Amino acid sequence: MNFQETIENYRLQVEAGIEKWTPSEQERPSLLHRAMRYSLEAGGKRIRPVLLLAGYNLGPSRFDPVPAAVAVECLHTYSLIHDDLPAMDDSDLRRGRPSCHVQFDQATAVLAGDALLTHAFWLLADAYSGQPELSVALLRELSWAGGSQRLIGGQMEDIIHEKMDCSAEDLDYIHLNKTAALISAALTMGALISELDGKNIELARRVGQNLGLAFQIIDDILDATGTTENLGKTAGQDSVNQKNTYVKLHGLVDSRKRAREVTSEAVQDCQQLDGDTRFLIALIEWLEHRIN
Ligand code: GRG
Repeated sequence: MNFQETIENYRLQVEAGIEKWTPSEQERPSLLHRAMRYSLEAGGKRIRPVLLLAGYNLGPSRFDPVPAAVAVECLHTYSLIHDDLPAMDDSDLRRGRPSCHVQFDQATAVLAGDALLTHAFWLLADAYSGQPELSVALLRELSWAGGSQRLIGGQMEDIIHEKMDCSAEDLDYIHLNKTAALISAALTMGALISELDGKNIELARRVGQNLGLAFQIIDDILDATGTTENLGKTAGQDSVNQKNTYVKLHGLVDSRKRAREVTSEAVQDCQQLDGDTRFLIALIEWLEHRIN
């Protein structure tokens, strides 16, 4: 297994899937589709769809995982577009480009986010309509992860805690829901499509949870230590926005220690999964040392 070749191959599958499975700007309303694709095609690491493909490749694999990978990236991109709006983080730069509301306008950005979210569910319903049980399982997984008790709930508590004390427990709630829920859902969806058994699906979910928590801790560290050029978004925004982060609550040294602990828990669980886990383990370890 060559890590760089494998991740590149997965990313190419995702890019081709985005091209195939999202409306083109030739479709009316052109402005809306242009804005959706502007944010989707701006790149990004594609971690969530890559994780879905990695989870899928653990098992015997009968079905096409690419539409589900695109659905996860659509939902993720919607959350970034809305997160950047002036009413939320008010960020002008995303994925190395002007944010959606800066490039277009706020109304178009709100609608592009809404449309990407809705499109994610349409894709899971449509592309897997020949396998209704799988389709429903994927819809259940993604809608739960994106809902008020997971991603949106985490974002809500993040905003609420900007103005009040935040305990370590509150911060873990925020990180586990705002970030880890979708990362975990992506890996779990891959395992569902490859028809792994219940034990493996629950293990995949746990791997994703710990990986997602590590991912957000590293994100907090990078915001405090990285450069705008490397990050493709404005560095130091968390402290400007008085965000509660691991670095603010625990300091850099303990944050790095915690990221190491949860990364190694994820790797240990991964070793219990059936199938060839070499790429997944390499990906988890690579994410701990990323620079963007
Ligand atoms: C419902 C109005 C409304 C808004 C929702 C839920 C939400 C807004 C925002 C939360 C999403 C968010 C910004 C979570 C933080 C997770 C995170 C680290 C995002 C960046 O992910 P990367 O680094 O980004 O994978 P790329 O660009 O590489 O895909």
